[in-house]
Amino acid sequence: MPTLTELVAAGDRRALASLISRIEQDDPAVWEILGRLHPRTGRATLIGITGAPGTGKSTLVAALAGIFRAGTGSRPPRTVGILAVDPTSPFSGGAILGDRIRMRNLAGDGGVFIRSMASRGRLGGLARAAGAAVRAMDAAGLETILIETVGVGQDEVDIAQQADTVIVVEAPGLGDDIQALKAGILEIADILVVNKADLPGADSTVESLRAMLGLGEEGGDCWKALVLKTVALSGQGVEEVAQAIHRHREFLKRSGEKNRREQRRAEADLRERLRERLFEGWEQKGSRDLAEMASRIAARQCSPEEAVKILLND
Ligand SMILES: Nc1nc2c(ncn2[C@@H]2O[C@H](COP(=O)(O)OP(=O)(O)OP(=O)(O)O)[C@@H](O)[C@H]2O)c(=O)[nH]1
Ligand SMILES: [Mg+2]
Repeated sequence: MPTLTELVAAGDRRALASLISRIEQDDPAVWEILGRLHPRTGRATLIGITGAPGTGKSTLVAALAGIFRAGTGSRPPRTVGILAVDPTSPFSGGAILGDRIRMRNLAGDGGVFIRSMASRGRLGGLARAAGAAVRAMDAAGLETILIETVGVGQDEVDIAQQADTVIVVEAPGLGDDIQALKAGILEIADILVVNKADLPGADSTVESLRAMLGLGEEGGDCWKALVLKTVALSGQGVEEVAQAIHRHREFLKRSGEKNRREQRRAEADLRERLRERLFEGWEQKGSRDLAEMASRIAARQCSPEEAVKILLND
């Protein structure tokens, strides 16, 4: 009988769903499986979609997925994975149901895999769980992966930064702009979408975003965040977003930024894993050494830098 690893690698959707469930349940065995799948990852285009609640992210994701599935003259049809991450929801209930309705046009298409993920009240770890789910989807051969995060906060920034292309969705109205600014989310945007352009105020939102970002043109090794207008409900402007994603992907490859981003991601991930492992070690040894060293640092008897050296050489 084939193993779960083999089934996922072969693109088996039920195996993929079960692996993601085990990631959500914090099953430690998944890391072994993901480790074995690692050589198969790195092939998918990862697109992060984030922004304030209710701006139309899921509607946009569904519209984009339809466009990617169909392909165009210059872009071949692609299989699509959708991961909706909701750090604010204690259960994977309501939001998912809503998304399912929004994405029902995609249901029944074997080339689309949709999955939701909620924090279930666990402390932290959601960004990593989302990253692991994306790795699993990548290994399963899904070619374009859309990662939707709801809300505005550090979790969203962390999750979005795991993507190659980050889209921040805004809706007309100043409130959303300020929220996004607060979370530092505009800074990570490669493409800004002002959705609900059928509502009043869309143009002034576009203007204020462009003013905030400053004018500039893309080219060579430099990418200037684009501001685009959509009506995701009707599909208006969504093809332009798909084209912008395509151009950004070309830019990433051309400029070497793709490798740099991947390197950065791998490094941040490695750091976190190492940090965790070291602390596991400390916990087993007891925190006595740590507390003692901390009091010495506070008393200026040694520096934090020296303390780390001493503790690690111990
Ligand atoms: N007028 C208008 N409404 C839209 C548009 N796009 C989406 N909506 C509506 O806005 C509401 C929220 O849409 P969603 O796609 O669920 O938004 P979301 O950002 O995914 O929401 P959360 O995941 O809950 O943060 C729904 O009622 C949509 O039908 C649009 O272009 N124009
Ligand atoms: Mg949504």
